[in-house]
Amino acid sequence: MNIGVVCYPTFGGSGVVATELGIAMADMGHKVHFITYKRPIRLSHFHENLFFHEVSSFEYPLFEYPPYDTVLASKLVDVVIHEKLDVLHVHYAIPHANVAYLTKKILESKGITLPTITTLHGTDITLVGHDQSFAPVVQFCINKSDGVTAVSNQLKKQTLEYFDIKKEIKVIHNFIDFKRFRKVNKDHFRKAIAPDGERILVHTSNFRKVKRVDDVIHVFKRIVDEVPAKLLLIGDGPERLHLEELCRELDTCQHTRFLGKQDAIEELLAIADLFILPSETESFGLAALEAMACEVPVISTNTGGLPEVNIHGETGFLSDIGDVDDMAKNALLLLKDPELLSKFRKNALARAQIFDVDKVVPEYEAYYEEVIASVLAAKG
Ligand code: GMT
Repeated sequence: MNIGVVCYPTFGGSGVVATELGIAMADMGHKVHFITYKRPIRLSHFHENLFFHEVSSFEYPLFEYPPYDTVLASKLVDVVIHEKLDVLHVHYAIPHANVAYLTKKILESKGITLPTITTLHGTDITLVGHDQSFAPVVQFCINKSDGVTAVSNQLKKQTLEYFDIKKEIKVIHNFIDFKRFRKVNKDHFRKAIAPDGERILVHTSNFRKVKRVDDVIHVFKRIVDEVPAKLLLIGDGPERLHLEELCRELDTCQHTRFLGKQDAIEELLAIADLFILPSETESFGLAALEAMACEVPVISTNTGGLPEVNIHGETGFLSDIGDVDDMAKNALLLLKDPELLSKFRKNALARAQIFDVDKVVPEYEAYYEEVIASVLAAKG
């Protein structure tokens, strides 16, 4: 197949999933074309089946907000025609589902059929998508996509609650590549970060309010008051300054390291004892899955799709949003009992294996084929 992929190329989870999926499809022999404004972060190596088409912005004094949707659609029309794409897969509905629909209609006027698939990732439905500023367009364009997938059962349920959706939504969970995410020996890192054998807790995110990174620090404060521990905060974003202040206020700075954005997250997960993810909303929680693949149990909230990934009392623990006392209690239970921690580590790995890239990606491949066949059959 010749596959077109549209995504946000930055550090967000949807861009990561889109890129990893594209790479896996290319490994399976398909030709995959990424069409976006920047080379996706994880698309760093040459691959004979991978192509990147940059969408450049068009500056003009009249445009206070450069019309990205329009330049993206124009680029897509060009790529679909010249690269003879069989299917266009867009990740994150806003604005990609509407751009896909516009592209499809332009091509239809030229006698070209373009099957389109939209993958819903989370905030395109929850925090942002169902806000009135976007909702009518999101609903219309989901209904106009030839195929729609969601990354968890809970996200599918929320989509059906918030919108009037006529289309069948297929759930295809996020996935993990064990060639990259696995526990490796990084004892020299561990010694550098925790020289006196302290426990290591890790959180990774884009430090937006929805991630509730404050809660990570509050949980850590309760932990470090009872057991020697270090906290690694990986990532960056709008909350960073405020979080640094909170560390000073709670007097946890000497045990906390802000590591900024990191590419080799797996090397840091390799030395972690626990992963903390106290999000307000999380459609799946790819970061939790990455930790589990590296044998790190997860202390998380019970929001969104997290219970589909992290199993309470088995691979980690789930708490209500904001219940930092409960999260700290659960973390301490594991940190104070090496045998239990080791059992949870094994369980976390076993659970992560359900989401192995080699099991999940063929589901996307089969779905592409199904959608293409049904669009072509409808055309007659
Ligand atoms: O909102 C974000 O944190 C980024 C967002 C994205 O689309 O880039 O992440 C969402 O998609 C990920 C991949 O499918 C999921 O693993 C995340 O849970 C989800 N984030 C939220 O729902 C908050």
